[in-house]
Amino acid sequence: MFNFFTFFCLIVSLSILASCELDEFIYTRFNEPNNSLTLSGVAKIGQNGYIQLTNDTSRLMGHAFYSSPFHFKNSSDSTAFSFSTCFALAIVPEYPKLGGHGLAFTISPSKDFSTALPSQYLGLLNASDIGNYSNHIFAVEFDTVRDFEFGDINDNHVGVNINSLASNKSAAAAYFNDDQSVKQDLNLKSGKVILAWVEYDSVTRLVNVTLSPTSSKPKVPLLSYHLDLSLIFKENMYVGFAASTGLLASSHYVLGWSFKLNGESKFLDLDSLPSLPGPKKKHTGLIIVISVISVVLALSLILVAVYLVWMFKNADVIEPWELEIGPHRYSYQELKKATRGFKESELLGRGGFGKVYKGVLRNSKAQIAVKRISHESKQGLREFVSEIASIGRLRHRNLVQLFGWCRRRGDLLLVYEFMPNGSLDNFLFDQPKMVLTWEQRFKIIKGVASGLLYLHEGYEQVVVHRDIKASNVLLDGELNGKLGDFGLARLYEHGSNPSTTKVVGTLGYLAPELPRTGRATTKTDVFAFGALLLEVVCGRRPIEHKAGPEEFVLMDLVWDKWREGKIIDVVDYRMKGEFNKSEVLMVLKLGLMCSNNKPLARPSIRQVVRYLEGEIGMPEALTAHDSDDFEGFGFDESEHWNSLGSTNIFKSSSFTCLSNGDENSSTYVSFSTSPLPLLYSGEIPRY
Ligand SMILES: *[C@@H]1O[C@H](CO)[C@@H](O)[C@H](O)[C@H]1NC(C)=O
Ligand SMILES: *[C@@H]1O[C@H](CO)[C@@H](O)[C@H](O)[C@H]1NC(C)=O
Ligand SMILES: *[C@@H]1O[C@H](CO)[C@@H](O)[C@H](O)[C@H]1NC(C)=O
Ligand SMILES: *[C@@H]1O[C@H](CO)[C@@H](O)[C@H](O)[C@H]1NC(C)=O
Ligand SMILES: *[C@@H]1O[C@H](CO)[C@@H](O)[C@H](O)[C@H]1NC(C)=O
Ligand SMILES: *[C@@H]1O[C@H](CO)[C@@H](O)[C@H](O)[C@H]1NC(C)=O
Ligand SMILES: *[C@@H]1O[C@H](CO)[C@@H](O)[C@H](O)[C@H]1NC(C)=O
Ligand SMILES: *[C@@H]1O[C@H](CO)[C@@H](O)[C@H](O)[C@H]1NC(C)=O
Ligand SMILES: *[C@@H]1O[C@H](CO)[C@@H](O)[C@H](O)[C@H]1NC(C)=O
Ligand SMILES: CC(=O)N[C@H]1CO[C@H](CO)[C@@H](O)[C@@H]1O
Repeated sequence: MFNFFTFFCLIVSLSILASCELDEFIYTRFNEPNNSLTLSGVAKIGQNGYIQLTNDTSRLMGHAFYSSPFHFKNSSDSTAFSFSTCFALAIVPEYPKLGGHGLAFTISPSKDFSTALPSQYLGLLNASDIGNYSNHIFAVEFDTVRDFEFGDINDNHVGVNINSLASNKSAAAAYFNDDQSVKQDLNLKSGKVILAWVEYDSVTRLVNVTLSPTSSKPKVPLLSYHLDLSLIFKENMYVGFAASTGLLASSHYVLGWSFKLNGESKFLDLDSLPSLPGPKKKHTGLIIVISVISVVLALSLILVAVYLVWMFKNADVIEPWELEIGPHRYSYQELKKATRGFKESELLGRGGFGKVYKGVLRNSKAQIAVKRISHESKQGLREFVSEIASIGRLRHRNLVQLFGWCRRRGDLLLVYEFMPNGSLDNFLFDQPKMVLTWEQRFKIIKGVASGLLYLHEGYEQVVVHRDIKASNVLLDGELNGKLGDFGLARLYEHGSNPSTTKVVGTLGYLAPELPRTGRATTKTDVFAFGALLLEVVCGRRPIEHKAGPEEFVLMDLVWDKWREGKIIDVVDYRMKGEFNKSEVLMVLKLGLMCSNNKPLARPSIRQVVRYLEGEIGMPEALTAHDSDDFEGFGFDESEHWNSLGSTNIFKSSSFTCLSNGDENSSTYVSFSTSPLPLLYSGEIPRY
């Protein structure tokens, strides 16, 4: 009897407990004191009752999660429960058409995102935990920036992400019109309120994501993805939102939200949700105040007029098309302030295309490098700028990121990520800043190779770098190698008269077929990369002006030593013999393979990466590096070439050598389509 009574009590209390366990909620405004939300980052509740996850300042993140976790798994068989959620979101970008970066509905085992990163990481993950199975994160991203690093399809998409920001499935934002079952495009960053539904069915194991600009839910989801969430979820999970901004920024809002486990979430009516903050209201003041103001105004108008005249004379005029183009356009004043008026003391270096200054942006305190290029011709400017836009879309951890640009009359300013350790040549030649260990060198080589692989194969079109050399490899604070100046050679072409000159590379890194064909290809890049490999191992320039005739050209020297079987002699003595011999041999061999005279005999950059990663073994023998092996190119050696080995020194009448002022390494070689008189200037190796 007693036993039965205790048993009965237990059952009753259990069922009470069970029924108390929360499994749904609905918010049509968030500004109740009992709102049970945990906000972090810059997220806040607006007066009208919406959640503002981020405002439109750069590099912010904001999170809003339901305070208590939900029981997402059946404790007896640990399958994930079905759930459904509906929320209203709005993304209001700082500049029309340019969003940054996005918002994600998130289910996570923790609501602490303090180690996450903003920008492309959406405030969810960081660079080191990305893709890790132990994150247990499920997210549906509303992404307004196209990140090639994560394989994004466009800059206006919805994606299902598991433990990573590379979406398992994504679709361009759209909804199905029920009447016609026609797909209608939807612009996430229009600033308008959009309703989104995320549903999971534990029986069919299907995640559906549906969008709509109105309160009625389309019957056909935008995206359906087969996925067993039991493998991803832990027992207790938090639900909420994360959002971030990057260089470009949007305000991200959530205006209403309903959620239910094992059932359909409640209907949200767009009309009953809080309204977004409107444009700032005008001040209404007393008439006297107004009249005083108007007197002041009249006076200041004169000043403004004077100022405007000055502005028109001096400042950059923004034409409408410039606003439609990709990366951030900085104002000249902003960059002038950041570099302290392009002071000589802020000069980081002189590249092939112009001077590079260090700067600190006033608002974000971000460090930048500003490259100032002078651009004489006004024609072709639009092509010039759209070229910049396409360079700005290239994103890879081994490429120096282009943040933005600015144009001011004849000057073009390019704003890059700042690289604290400068360029690689400072670590290799003459009196290096610091002697790099073999591990550091190998890491740099592998980094540059993967950056180049991205340029050649990872982007929507093949990008030929054209000027790979040690001074274009920049090092970050952890000595990771990043390629700089990509795309600039082509960009420069737009500016110059095509019938005169084209800048194509640097002496010592030029593939032998280049002067002949005048066409840079991925194979000519691989040739230059080969020269770079040898430099990094040997700690010498590809052409050493001071060396004796037999050591003049690094590539020839390495070949000679290879033939003599004394290849290890060429390794940089500064490493004091502390290196992994098999890796060094592999890199030297690879350097020789890449610098083969025949373009077709050179490996592709993908093969190079695979050799470097040890995925495939190196061939034992190397094809001979034969100086006379030049048939098949169909040119008259005696007339055009002198020393056709690996040095490309020519006395043909159709080439011009230009010096950009950096005597030691950056002698640019230009070609013309029409013969020009022999014209050498700057330092050309002498015999
Ligand atoms: C908060 O309190 C109000 C009444 O004070 C109630 O109507 C509402 O449902 C509560 N909200 C939540 C999320 O508990
Ligand atoms: C955005 O939020 C940050 C952090 O709360 C604040 O410092 C900044 O002033 C805000 N920006 C604007 C434009 O409101
Ligand atoms: C949990 O799983 C068991 C066994 O499959 C099932 O009988 C039970 O109904 C499930 N509980 C819930 C709440 O779905
Ligand atoms: C990345 O996040 C994980 C946990 O989410 C944390 O343990 C790690 O320290 C973070 N890494 C960095 C570099 O912040
Ligand atoms: C994943 O994260 C766990 C715990 O943070 C860590 O021990 C593990 O090394 C990580 N795995 C990878 C591949 O990064
Ligand atoms: C897709 O999701 C699974 C986990 O279910 C993950 O392991 C895999 O890496 C994801 N694939 C892509 C392309 O993101
Ligand atoms: C998801 O969409 C599919 C295809 O429209 C539909 O058959 C299924 O019932 C939907 N599942 C949920 C949980 O809404
Ligand atoms: C040298 O490098 C090879 C290939 O990367 C590796 O297998 C080997 O263990 C390394 N040897 C030493 C002594 O580190
Ligand atoms: C060229 O190299 C010499 C040393 O070999 C050095 O003194 C000189 O400053 C370098 N010139 C430039 C422009 O880097
Ligand atoms: C040799 C050198 O300059 N190393 C620097 C690389 O950058 C990091 C971070 O800025 C510095 O701490 C190193 O001193």
